[in-house]
This record gives sequence, C-alpha cells and structure tokens, in this order.
Amino acid sequence: MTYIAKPRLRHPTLETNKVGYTRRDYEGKVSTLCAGCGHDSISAAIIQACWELDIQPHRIAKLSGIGCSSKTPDYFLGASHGFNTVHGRMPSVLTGANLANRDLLYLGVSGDGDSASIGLGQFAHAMRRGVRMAYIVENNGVYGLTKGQFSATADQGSKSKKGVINSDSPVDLVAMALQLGATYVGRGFSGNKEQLVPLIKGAMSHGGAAFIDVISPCVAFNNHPGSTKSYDYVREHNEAVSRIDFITPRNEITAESAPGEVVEVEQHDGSLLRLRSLHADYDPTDRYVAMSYMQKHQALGEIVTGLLYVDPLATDLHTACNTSVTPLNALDVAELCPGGPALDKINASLR
Ligand SMILES: Cc1ncc(C[n+]2csc(CCOP(=O)(O)OP(=O)(O)O)c2C)c(N)n1
Ligand code: SF4
Ligand SMILES: [Mg+2]
Repeated sequence: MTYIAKPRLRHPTLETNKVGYTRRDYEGKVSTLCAGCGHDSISAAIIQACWELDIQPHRIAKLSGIGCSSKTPDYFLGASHGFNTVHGRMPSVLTGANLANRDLLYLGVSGDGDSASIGLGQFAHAMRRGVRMAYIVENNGVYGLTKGQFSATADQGSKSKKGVINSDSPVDLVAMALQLGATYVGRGFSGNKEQLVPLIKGAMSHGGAAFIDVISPCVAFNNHPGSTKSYDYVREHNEAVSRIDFITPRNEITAESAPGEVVEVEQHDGSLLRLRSLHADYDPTDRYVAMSYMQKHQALGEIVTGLLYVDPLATDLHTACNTSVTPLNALDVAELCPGGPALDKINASLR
C-alpha cells in the first residue's frame, strides 16, 4: 500500500472559509515521504493558500510527473481533479487539459529531475506559450525517488552524500522561466512558509504562466555539508528581494507603509500583491532587472527568493489562440463538429 487515507472526522468547531470549507477539506492522504522532507512543507503551504483563497476544491486540477515531488498531489487537495502523468510530461498534459477547459485553475507540481532533465523541453514550451497555471518545482538538487543522483539543478562544485563533486553547470529554472516569457516568477524555500503561502496565492491568481521554484531539501540524500540545497545552506544564503503580502479583492487594506518602500501590483482578478522591497531600486515589474539581479547575486553565492518578476497585465494561451470561452465538454455536437462544408473552408484557407 503506497498511501494511507485520513480518517473522515469533522469537528463542528473547525473554522470554515468563505465558501464553507475547513482547512481539512483541502488536505489529501497521509504522506509517505521521509519525515522532514521539504516537499511535505510545500504541500502544507498549498493547502493553506487554497483554503485562504476560498477556492472550491473541485475548481482545481492538479497535475504532476514522476518523483517524490510528483507524488505529493496525493497528499493535498483530495477533492480536486488530479492527473499523475509520465516522467517530465506534466506540462503538455496540463496544456491540453487547460485548452479543453479554461474554467479550472491549473496547478502543476514537479521536481527538478522531472522539469530540468527529462522534461526540460516540456517546461520551456509551457512557459513560452503562456499556459495559465501555477507551476511549482520542488527543487532538491537530486533525484530523490531513485536514491539521490545529482539532478540538473545541482550546483557545480556541490558535494553528494557519498562525497562526489558535481562537475556540471546547473540549470537555473528561474532564469529560464524569465528568459522564456513566464509572467510571474518566484523562488521560495520550503522552510519559509510565511513567504511561500503568499507566493503561491499570487501564482494561483495570476492571469498567465506563473512559475515558482521552491528549494526543498531532501533529508535522505542531500542535506549534508557540501550540499547547496540543505536546510542549513539555504538558511545561511537566503536573500529575499521583498516581503510579499497577498490581498484578495475582498480584503480591506489596513497596513500602512512609508511611500517608496512598497510596490503594489494589481492582477487581472483584482487581487493585490503588496511587495515590501528589501533592496533599493528592485523593480519586480521589470524582467531585465530581475534577470541581471539574479545573476549578480547568484555569482556571490546567494539564493535570491521572493517574487522576482510579475507582469500584472499578463494574458494567456487562450487569448493568443482565440479559443472557445465555453469548456469543450459543455459544447454540443453541432458546435464541436460543424460538418463537411466548414471543414472544407478551413482546408481551403490553408492551401
Ligand atoms: C521515463 C522515465 N525515466 C526514468 C524514470 C526513473 N525516475 C523516477 S523518478 C526520477 C527522478 C525524480 O527526480 P525529481 O523530479 O527531482 O523528484 P524528487 O524525487 O527529487 O522529488 C527518475 C529518473 C522514470 N520513472 N521514467
Ligand atoms: S527521498 Fe528525499 S525527496 Fe524523497 S521523500 Fe525522502 S527526503 Fe523527500
Ligand atoms: Mg529532485
């Protein structure tokens, strides 16, 4: 048995959100991951974010690939739609599902092996096409499920548990997402829930391709001295660009800040991202600033976290392709299959 179902107990005093669900309603099965695995903390942050966003669980579709990280959708959002795809193929399955039904909120969960090795091409094309989704990579620098080989995100010079030094250059998924045109790009740390929950909420409310790389230590194979993805290393080198507050359209804004300290970004759905800058002159709406800032700080050995870039006016693949507003499963036969003459007309236009 690979999973344990949680007992269905519902205490009458449990707090409910605005759509009548308790936090428990956003949980899944009991996790079978190693105790202390960073991935479990990310699951907890996803549960918290979806509960606080008042999303009805059946409005979410969660998709993943293969790996310990890709197993995690079993441990959250048990009442949502789910699809555990093949290794590295989550982005294309998510793209197809999204095109068929734009009414759902798409949550892609993947690993650094899943997205930066076998699935790198899939990752790249989902970003550049602007598929509307919150894409989370649970990045531990190793293939956890297959016993700790270096993954493509392992830093050059970092040491494996057995003392082997990684000689290859790392793939930086944040840099790639920025370069490829993702319109919401962040980096979090599984050990910092305070930062991660608003980052996820902002991504779930975003109008285009949202990507979050979450450093998520693997306690079994990559949490030793010499690793650059261990809890100790990330805590010592974490450099946040800003503190992020997520404010839904319904929330009243109460906190006051000194002018100049805060950048407020309103997204398409009216949600507000309030970013308290920790670095002078950091503009989270300038893609090129984000790219050069990341590279500069990376060269200093720092791990830059927070919301690195957001385009509040982002549009998505549906807008680009002018697709049906109605989900395909709600169209009738005549609309789905307009007949021979209509097909002839399309064919003629392509000759
Ligand atoms: C096509 C294919 N190739 C290889 C594997 C073996 N495999 C399973 S999980 C995995 C890597 C998982 O690493 P990552 O995505 O980083 O997830 P983690 O376990 O570290 O969370 C590999 C290579 C597979 N399942 N399918
Ligand atoms: S092997 Fe690593 S990634 Fe997999 S569950 Fe254990 S700690 Fe987590
Ligand atoms: Mg991994």
